[in-house]
Order: sequence, then C-alpha cells, then structure tokens
Amino acid sequence: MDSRELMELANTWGAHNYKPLPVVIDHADGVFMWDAEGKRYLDFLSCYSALSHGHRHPKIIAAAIGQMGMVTLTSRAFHNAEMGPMLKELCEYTGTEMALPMNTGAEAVETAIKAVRKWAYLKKGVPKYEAEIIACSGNFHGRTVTVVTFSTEDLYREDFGPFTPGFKVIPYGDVAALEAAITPRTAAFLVEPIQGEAGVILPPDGYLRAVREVTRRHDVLMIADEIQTGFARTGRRFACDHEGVKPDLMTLGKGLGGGVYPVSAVVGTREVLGLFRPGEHGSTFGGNPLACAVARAALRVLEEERLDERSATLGAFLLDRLRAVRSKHVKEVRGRGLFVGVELHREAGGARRFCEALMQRGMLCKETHDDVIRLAPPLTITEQHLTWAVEQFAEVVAAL
Ligand code: IF1
Repeated sequence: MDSRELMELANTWGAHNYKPLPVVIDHADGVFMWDAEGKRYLDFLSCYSALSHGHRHPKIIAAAIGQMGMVTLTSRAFHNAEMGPMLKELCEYTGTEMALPMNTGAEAVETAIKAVRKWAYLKKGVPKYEAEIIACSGNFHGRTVTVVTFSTEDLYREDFGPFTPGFKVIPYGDVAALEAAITPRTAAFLVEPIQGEAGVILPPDGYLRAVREVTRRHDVLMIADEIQTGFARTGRRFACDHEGVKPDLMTLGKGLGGGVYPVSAVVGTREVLGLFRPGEHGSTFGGNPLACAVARAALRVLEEERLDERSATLGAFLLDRLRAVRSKHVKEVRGRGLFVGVELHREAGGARRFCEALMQRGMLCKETHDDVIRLAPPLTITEQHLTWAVEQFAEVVAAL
C-alpha cells in the first residue's frame, strides 16, 4: 500500500489523539528514516529522545535478538537472569543506590509519586493522605489522570477530571516560589531540569543547585524528571549533572530502551525506594528480561560511543550554526547538547508550517506548542548531517 492508503487506514480505524505530519515511515537505520515511497528523511526528533542511540543500533538489536532466543517475559513472580545485572549497571551509571524498573515514563512518574507519598507518611510523619507534591507550570510528566492533574496545559487535562488531590503548581525557575510553597506536609518537588514539552526551557543558572539546597533544608525530596533530558541528550549523562546536583529520585525512560523497547525506571536512595514492600507496587512487564537486556546494551553503547561528549560537542556546533542564521522569524535559539528549541515570533504563522516545509526537504522534526520547533537528532548524528540540516532550516525560514 502507498502512504495515502496507509494514512487512511490509520485515520479510519485509529482514535485521533494525534495529528501526525503526513508522512508514513516504512523503515529506518541510524539517523535516517524512509517513507512508504522510499523517500529518505533525516530524523531530527528521535522520538522525543527515545532514539538517542539512532534507529536500530546494531549492538542493541543484537542484544534484543539474542535475548529473544533465550526468554522474553517471566513476570516478577520469578527472578530472571537479566534484571539484577541491569539494575546494578543502571545504579552505577546514575550514581544511585536502588532502582525500580517500569515500562513507560508516566509509570515511572506514578511510581515516584507513590514512593514520596509513602516516605512522607512513614518517615516524615505527615498525617495520612495529607502529603503534598509541588510541580512547575509548563510541566510535562505524562498522560495519566494523576499526572495531568498538575499539568498547566488545558489540552492535556480538559474533560479528564475529576483529578487527584495533593498537588501544587509554582512557576518554573523560581526558587523563592518553591520555598514559599513548602509546608510541613510537603513530600517532594517534581521538576524537569530542562522543560522539554514547554519548548526546551532552560532554568536560570544555579536553579537546580538552589532547589537542592532548599529541598534539603526543608526535608523535602527532590525528584528530577530526566525522562527526556537523560542519557546524554543534553551533553552530560543527566541534565542535573550540569549543576552537579544529585536529586533524591530520578525518573528515567525513553533512551533507556535504546530505541528498541519501552523501558523506564525510578532510581534513587535506599531510604526512599527501600520503603516498598512486596506486592505493594508493580507491573506486568516491569523488569522483564528482554527490556533489561536491551537497557544493558543501551547503557553500554552510551559509554562505548561517548554519546554524552558527542552530544555536548555537536550540540554546541548546532546551536552556533543555528544562531548564525539571520531571520526575522526566529525569536530565540536555545538548548543544551543536542536538545534544541527554535522559538519563532508569533507573526511567523506557527512552527507547524516550518516543520511541513522541512519535511518536504527530507528533514523530520516536530513543533511544540505553537511557535517552537524542537530539534533533537539521534546523538549518533555527524557534523556533516548537522550542517546539511542547518542549511535546510536557513532556506526554509528564508522562503517562508
Ligand atoms: C506524548 C510531549 C515530549 C516526558 C517527560 C515523562 C514523560 C514524557 C519529561 C512520559 C513524555 C513524550 C510523550 C509524548 C510526546 C512526548 C513529549 F510533547 F508530550 F511532552 F517529549 F515533550 N516526563 N514525553 O517528556 O513518558 O509515558 O510517554 O513514556 O504523550 O505525546 P511516556
């Protein structure tokens, strides 16, 4: 079938909870994807950082195929040979004491919410069910009803109430607002070190260090949501590393699955994650042998190919070249590592039409909110491809 027929099937039989660009991806390799007619595209979205290793990385595919020849699922009713080693390697990579494996980012965030509430009741002495969690306006932490409870984007929460009590929202980047919002019932502060969906919003320098100091002083747990910024995307292992900050918990996902399989986790202190008792929390697929084998390969490739250094170097190159593009449409180019957002002036008519024009030129990226083009290629991209991509961007902003 051709792209038109394939899009029609998706449109006829699938719920319309997305409005994808009119392109049908048929196969992919490395930094490239091909559509059903064989047209090649440079991937500049990387599935929102889940494809940081590029498409079908040979070592990760090999690990998946190898594990498929052994065992894929066992449930947690029994141990499996891959999970223990994966958890150890993940704790070593993240510098944490304990991990709880799940599948999607939202599940990791829900797990962290349960963990910090339990800690508040058992350790901090907060009266039961009065625990509060503080989040930031402009946040994105997933799509479950509890998580969209504290979203400030109506599109994500309209029509989905009633919502979960116990959450407060404060402005992003504002430590004074955080300190003012803390009460004796506050369990934790949940924050993205860089807000991705909000449009690659970097907080003021020193924000994360100040958050760490204020939360520590008030006996409040700090949860860093590194689901999109983690695993070398911003030029360090984690975005918190740019400020040398160690949160109590980190929620992880996307890149942990090496672009092959959904793998997420919460990592952190034994003091918090050690509170879970058998049977209290879990999931059918969490910690399955196939997920663990893939995650182990994904972590190995990050190190072997120094993808954090690559992201830092190539990200600086990309930012520099994008900022050299002169256009009345561009309001700001911002980012860290290969995690970049180009904000257009409202008069530019919206980022979507720029993404559509870039698609015509063989480059796929995505707008976020109306005016920001998100540019996040696989970390395996080369300077040559970045140069070509900036040329396409320059010609599109000049033409529109
Ligand atoms: C969609 C956004 C990005 C995340 C952070 C948790 C999750 C995400 C920081 C939940 C997921 C994805 C979800 C996907 C599009 C994409 C997205 F635009 F929605 F917000 F990346 F910015 N924390 N982000 O970025 O992880 O449950 O999806 O595995 O829902 O459209 P998930």
